[in-house]
Amino acid sequence: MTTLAGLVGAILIALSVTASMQDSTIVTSPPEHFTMRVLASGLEGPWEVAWSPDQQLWVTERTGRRVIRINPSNGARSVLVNIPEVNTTFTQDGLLGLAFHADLMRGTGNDFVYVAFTYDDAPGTALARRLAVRRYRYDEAGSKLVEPLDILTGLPTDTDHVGGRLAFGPDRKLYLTIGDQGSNFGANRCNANHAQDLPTAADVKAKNWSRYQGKILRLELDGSIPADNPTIEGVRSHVFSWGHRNPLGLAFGPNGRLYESEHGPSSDDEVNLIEGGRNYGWPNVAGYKDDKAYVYANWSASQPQPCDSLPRGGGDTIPPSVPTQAETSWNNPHFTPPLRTFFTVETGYDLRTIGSGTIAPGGVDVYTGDGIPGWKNSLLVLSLIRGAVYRLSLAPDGRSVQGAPSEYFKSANRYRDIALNPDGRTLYLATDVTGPSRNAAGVVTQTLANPGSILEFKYAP
Ligand SMILES: [Ca+2]
Ligand SMILES: [Ca+2]
Ligand SMILES: [Ca+2]
Repeated sequence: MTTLAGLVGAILIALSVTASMQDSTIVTSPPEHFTMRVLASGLEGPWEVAWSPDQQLWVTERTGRRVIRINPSNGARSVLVNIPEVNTTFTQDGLLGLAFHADLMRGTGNDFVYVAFTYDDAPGTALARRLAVRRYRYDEAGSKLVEPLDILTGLPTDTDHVGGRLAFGPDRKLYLTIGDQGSNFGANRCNANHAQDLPTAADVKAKNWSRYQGKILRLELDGSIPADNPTIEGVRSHVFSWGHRNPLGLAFGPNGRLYESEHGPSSDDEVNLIEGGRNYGWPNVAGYKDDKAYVYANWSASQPQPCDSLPRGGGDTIPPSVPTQAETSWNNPHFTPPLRTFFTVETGYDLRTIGSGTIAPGGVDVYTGDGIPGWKNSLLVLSLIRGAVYRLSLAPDGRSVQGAPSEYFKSANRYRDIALNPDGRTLYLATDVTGPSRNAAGVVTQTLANPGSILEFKYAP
């Protein structure tokens, strides 16, 4: 039963959440108009949506464990491949990223498609979570993905911050994001965070990929280590960049520039320009190196009280036994700050009552078309928890963003991934089946408007 006091309280919370939820520099009512239609619904966890060379939408279903094709005109769908060995146990693992070979359906014999997925590497009832990258050949006549070939297996994964986004580079290499496994956070807070740890030469020789947590990898198309990958602290491995938390967006833009989005802790979601041999700071730095509202507290190093003896549910309170380090007292010559955060809050900001300073970014893409005035060379950053897409204008050299982000497509949905129609006027957004978003009033809700869907947004001048 709702009491008057409860109602007033709820309204006050709603007002404070609404008032606080926006980074004040975000443009919330941009002038462009779009029409929306539901192209497909009832999908089992659509995770990657991609525009294919034959003018269709290809979608990975995370929990459905299959790749499907959707006709963008009428929504008709067909299954390209089922992948029963995909292991899916919680809200982040399963069939994840998908990337097309640049020559797909171009008659060169390279009709290859790559997927990333989690699997169980232990026999019987034991569970050994691992991440893999697999190649399929596309049989265009039969409209099926055939001849599976695992090109890299045994990659680390766990019960949080899986990552799993794939991109095919203009350099004809594969790029893969791997999260930090949620180490030092939540239920995994007593696990040491390895986002700053790099593989040794012995690790590489033994094909021990356990230090690939919190990294972006660069792979040859057969899964081997490219000869021109960066040598980092004396070792060349698959590691292209490191110090990442939960990177879920990865896309190439003009001039081969690579953009990425990743989740911050309770502030400082990031959009990064990814370059080889760069260190993106996590867990020593969240967002910019500014000592604002974040300090690296290494729970696994707690002493004399071991981490697992510490009381749970302490919120942001850091017990004295847990060592801490200020951002500005950490120095790494390869540190690279983000292009932009969503968003940075001041120390003392009350995350509990005012609301988290995050958008929880999903996929990203780079709009290079001419169909929507003012949009050319924009980064589109999806939000899981705010039901919005944020557009950031790239500077001409693509090395920075300029002006204020604009917010589009507000709805009570969790936008997981995006595909762009080459007509330059139409976007497709994949939505989660479950999880929190925000309703039209800005209040957190679990009731999603279009769960498990592909939504089409068409520019309507
Ligand atoms: Ca996509
Ligand atoms: Ca960072
Ligand atoms: Ca910071």
